[in-house]
Amino acid sequence: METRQLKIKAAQIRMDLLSIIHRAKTGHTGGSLSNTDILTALYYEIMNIDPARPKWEKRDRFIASKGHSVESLWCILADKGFFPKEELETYSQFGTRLIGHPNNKVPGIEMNTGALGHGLPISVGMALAAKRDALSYRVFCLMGDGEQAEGSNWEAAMAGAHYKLDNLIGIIDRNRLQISGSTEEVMGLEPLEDKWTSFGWNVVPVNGNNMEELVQVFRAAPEVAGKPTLVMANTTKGKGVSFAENVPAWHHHVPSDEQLATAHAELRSVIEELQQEGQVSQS
Ligand SMILES: Cc1ncc(C[n+]2csc(CCOP(=O)(O)OP(=O)(O)O)c2C)c(N)n1
Ligand SMILES: [Mg+2]
Repeated sequence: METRQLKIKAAQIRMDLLSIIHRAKTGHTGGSLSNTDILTALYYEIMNIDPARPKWEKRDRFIASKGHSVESLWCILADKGFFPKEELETYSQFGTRLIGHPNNKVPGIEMNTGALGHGLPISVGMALAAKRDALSYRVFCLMGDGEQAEGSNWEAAMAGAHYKLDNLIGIIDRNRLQISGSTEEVMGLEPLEDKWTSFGWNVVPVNGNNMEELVQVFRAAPEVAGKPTLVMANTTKGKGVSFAENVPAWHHHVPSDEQLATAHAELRSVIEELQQEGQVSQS
């Protein structure tokens, strides 16, 4: 998909995720908006996957370690055809499989996540299994920056480097906010890139809301043979919705009717602009 189309897709996913959160009156709005571009790049351009064969042995694996931000993932899996789009209407309703965190009863979900700090350890195991089975799949693990406070990540970081897992790509959604405020106030992380480098990873900083940069970096990984990659994706929490950007309360704030309409209007104008750009470049 060309980059302009990926950007349109990301704006549509943002509209959809706001709709399902609004309908269910629950969700993790800020973190889902923050990681939408990362997931769009992975699912529409980078990962080798087949929605008709979710257990295909050679598929690339995606682990949503920051499992609370599941709404963007549900909308993408539905759009890709892992399950019917109408099922999104059941999100967070009693009896649904589309619960508020990734649930491996849903095709396309590799593991249950939500208790922070478990995605990377499991991803290390999956990447090691690929090496031992001589399979060429890659494992992408998306973590939060607040999630870096979990010690298990650092054990997994050591193991990933020890086993030379260059098929493992860790991504940190570095939006500088966690549930109750700034990461640096709650549990200081800096110098975060140096920490990952010292653990033996090849660290690549990117603007995590820039589609061109994301696609280029994911395509190139691993740049260094024998080293796992850590993509430090510098993002904005609440990205794409002017009044939600960088506001800690939007971690799990639910849009009102009026806020939903405003947010949809903002995103619709982004889509229209990108569509016009396409028409100009074709003429
Ligand atoms: C082990 C564990 N402790 C606490 C929580 C509650 N919790 C849910 S989201 C969150 C903040 C996560 O912040 P961050 O990783 O920065 O995510 P993002 O900013 O991308 O939403 C916390 C503490 C949890 N899910 N798991
Ligand atoms: Mg964060």
